[in-house]
This record gives sequence, structure tokens and C-alpha cells, in this order.
Amino acid sequence: MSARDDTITAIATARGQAALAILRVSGPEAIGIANRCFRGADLSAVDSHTAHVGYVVDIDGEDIDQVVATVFRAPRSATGEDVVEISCHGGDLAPQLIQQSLLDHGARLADPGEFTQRAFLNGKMDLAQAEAVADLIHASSTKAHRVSLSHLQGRYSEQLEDLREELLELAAFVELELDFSEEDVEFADRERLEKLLRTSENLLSELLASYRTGELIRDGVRVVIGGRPNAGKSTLLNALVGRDRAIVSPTPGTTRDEIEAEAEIDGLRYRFVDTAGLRDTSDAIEAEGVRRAEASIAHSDVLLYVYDITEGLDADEEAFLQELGEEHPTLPVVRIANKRDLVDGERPSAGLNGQAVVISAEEGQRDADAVAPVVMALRDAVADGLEDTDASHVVMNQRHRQHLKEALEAVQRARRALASGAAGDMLSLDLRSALHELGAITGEITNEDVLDQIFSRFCIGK
Ligand SMILES: Nc1nc2c(ncn2[C@@H]2O[C@H](COP(=O)(O)OP(=O)(O)OP(=O)(O)O)[C@@H](O)[C@H]2O)c(=O)[nH]1
Ligand SMILES: [Mg+2]
Repeated sequence: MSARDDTITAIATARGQAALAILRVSGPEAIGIANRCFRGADLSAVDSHTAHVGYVVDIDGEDIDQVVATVFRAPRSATGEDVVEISCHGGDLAPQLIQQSLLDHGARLADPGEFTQRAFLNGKMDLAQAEAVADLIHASSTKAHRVSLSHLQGRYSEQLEDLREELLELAAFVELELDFSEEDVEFADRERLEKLLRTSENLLSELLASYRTGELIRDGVRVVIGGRPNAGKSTLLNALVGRDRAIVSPTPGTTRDEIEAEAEIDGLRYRFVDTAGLRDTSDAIEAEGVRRAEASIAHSDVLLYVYDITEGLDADEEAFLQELGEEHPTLPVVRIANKRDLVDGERPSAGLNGQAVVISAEEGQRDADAVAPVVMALRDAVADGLEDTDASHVVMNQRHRQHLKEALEAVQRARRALASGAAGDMLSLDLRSALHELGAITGEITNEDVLDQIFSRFCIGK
């Protein structure tokens, strides 16, 4: 990434017709460059945090648009540098022309994420917070938004920082002992050390365990709807997403291509995938559909296995589900006995054993309450306990997960070393390694390649 002593600019808002758009300029020359493009107050003379109505002009002095220019002087700005924010009219032209004028007057087009990177480098936020900015922008459900915001506010980093400080203190004591090894003294209280390592281990394990939840929050829950032809899978999809997404017909083998539809339920994004009914078939196209359905099931977060309650599950289906359970032991499977309306009054056939959720998908198309038990079962299967999860404890970032894993292993090694009375230098090594991993998450310890990789995921203007 380029040097930080130049001045960057970019359009910060999305393209297209809109009432307003915003451009940002950041760097040592931000105010000077903006002022040269601005007809109105002398921006170089105004106070920080003041807004000024005026016109942006092009390099020939022609008016481009009426704007509001807000001046933020370093270090009290988003990036920690001098910043001018220009609000102009939206649409395709005004923001582009203003950007061109800023470039003509000496600014450089910002790289993706460069504003946030400068904020990080100037100590306005740590690395985990900077990453949360990207997560917040990409958040596609209420929960994902909440977790990113909490990380952005720094509560997630704080707990890692607290842990790091405690480990640092202990490492220092252990190392002090090493310096005085001739004298055989103990500066580090072994009991406290053991206790701290245990708490660290718990916190790290807890954070790591939350990654699965974090992934579901970040990417949404992929729910595959599978079962025999005509079981009512497409009807169920339509009922769950509240619209006629998939074709429903009494002809078995209607659905062939996978059909996806999304819905947000209790703050989580669910991606429902309707598949071709599973059966042996001589029709080549349908057979391909069946092959895809089986592959899709293997890659789902939850399987809703739908069958017709009047027919029950046959031996083949039981065998299929049995095998699936063996191959994918962690995949939650919810059995759905559909078409309850056909057996109303009668007791559901034996064989259900209370294992299945009994519904009528057809009723569900008219009244969402009729499929509420499916939603409940889904929540039990994947989102159990999500409500109580403290957003600041949820790890959504794969990079963090890797460092947390390494940190946990180092802490575990340190505990074992302590228990076996190993030499202090071993202990010190493990503690240092845990510290290194924790520091990499928040960015105390980092290198340019990692930073470039992280910030290049951002969009330009962020
Ligand atoms: N009585 C009743 N009929 C239903 C119910 N759900 C679906 N059906 C009917 O069952 C037939 C098959 O429904 P679909 O949703 O197309 O079944 P599918 O499992 O997607 O079938 P394929 O795409 O062929 O695999 C249609 O005629 C639906 O109207 C229900 O709850 N009660
Ligand atoms: Mg179908």
C-alpha cells in the first residue's frame, strides 16, 4: 500500500441515483486541496468540525455542484489526519466530476480500505475494529449487524487486551526468574499462574467455540429441503419464505434445478434450498437433479427431510437417513411429516414416534402459523442459545479463529509445562507465543502483507 504522506480521496457512497452522495479527502493536503476546489468560505481558515455551503468547481473554475463541505482537523477525525467530507447531490455525474476535480487539484484516488487503514495506523481503532467495519458493511441480517457493531465498539478487543495484559505480566515475572536463575528464586506465584492459564484457556475455548455460531450469523444458515418427490418440499419452501417461489404440482418430479430463497427469521438469515425429489429415475435430467440434491444435502447446515404423513417413511428413506447420520454426524436433520390435513381427526400413523414435526405445508402457504413448528425446530437445531450469546463474545472472522486456536494451544502447552515443573524458559516461550497470537488479532503485532490482505477486502471509499 502507498505511503501515508499523500492525500487520498474517494466517493464514500454507493453509485446510482440518490438524493445525496459523500466524498472524502484525507491527508496532510486535504484541506488545501478541497479549498482549491471550493467556492465559498476559505476552508483553510475555518475551525475544525464546521460545515460550509458552497460550490465545488472544476480545474477551469466552472461550478460542478452545490455542496456542504465539513472540515475535520487532525487528529480529531475518522482517519486521524486532516479530513474534508463533501456532501453533494447523488446520481452518476456530480460525485464523479467532484472526484475528478479533487484528483486534478492534487489528491490521489484511495485504495480499497485505505481510509480505514489510515485510521488503524493512526491508532483510531485496532485491527479487529477495522475488520468489523467491513463486516458491518457486509452484514446481511440483524444479528450480523449487531455482532459487527459490538466488535466495532471495541468490546471484543477489550477482552482480548485484558487477557493479553495479564499474560504479559506473568511472562515478565517468569522471565525475571530466568534472569536470576542462579539464585533459585521464584518471582512468579505458581498458583496464580496456574489459575490465570486456566481462565485464559476457558476464555479462548469459549471464543473458539463461538465461531460456528459466528459463521452462521455471518453467512446465514443454509437449510436444504429434501425428501421424496411430491412430499411437499416446494410447498414448504413457499410457506417458509412467504411467497410463491417454487412451482408446486401434483406431478412427482416437478422440481429439478435447485431453488433458493432467503428469509430473515429472528434476526438470522436463512437460505432455503428446495431440491429435486429423491428417487431412482431413468429420466436423465431428473437424475441429475437428484444427484445435485444429494450433494446439496451434504453441504447444508440443516436438513429438513419432508415426507407425506399418509405414506410415512419407507425402508429406503430410513436407510438413507441412517447413512447420512453416519457420514455427517453433526448435521442436524429435522424430519417433517407433511400433509397433516389429510389425516385430520386420525392419529398420525405410527412410526412417527414423536420424532417428526407434523405440519401442513399447504396450510402454511395461507397462514404462516401453520409452519411455525418448523421454524421452532430450525431454531433448536442451529440457533439454540443464540439469543443469550453476548455479541462481543462471538467470533465471526476466520483470521481471528486461526490466531485464537494457536493462542489456545500455546496456553495449553504452558499449563502442561507448569504442571510438570518444566524449566521457566519453556514456560516463557509458550506465554510469548500466546501473546503473539493475541496481539496479531488486535494488530499490536502485524506485518504489511497481512494488513494489505485485510484492507484490500474493503470497498474503495471505506
Ligand atoms: N393436502 C395437502 N397437499 C399438499 C400439502 N403440501 C403439498 N401438497 C400437495 O402435494 C403436491 C406436491 O407438492 P410439491 O410441493 O410440489 O412437492 P415436492 O416435494 O416439491 O415435489 P417434487 O418437486 O416433485 O419433488 C402438490 O399437489 C401440493 O399441492 C399439504 O400440506 N397438504
Ligand atoms: Mg418440488
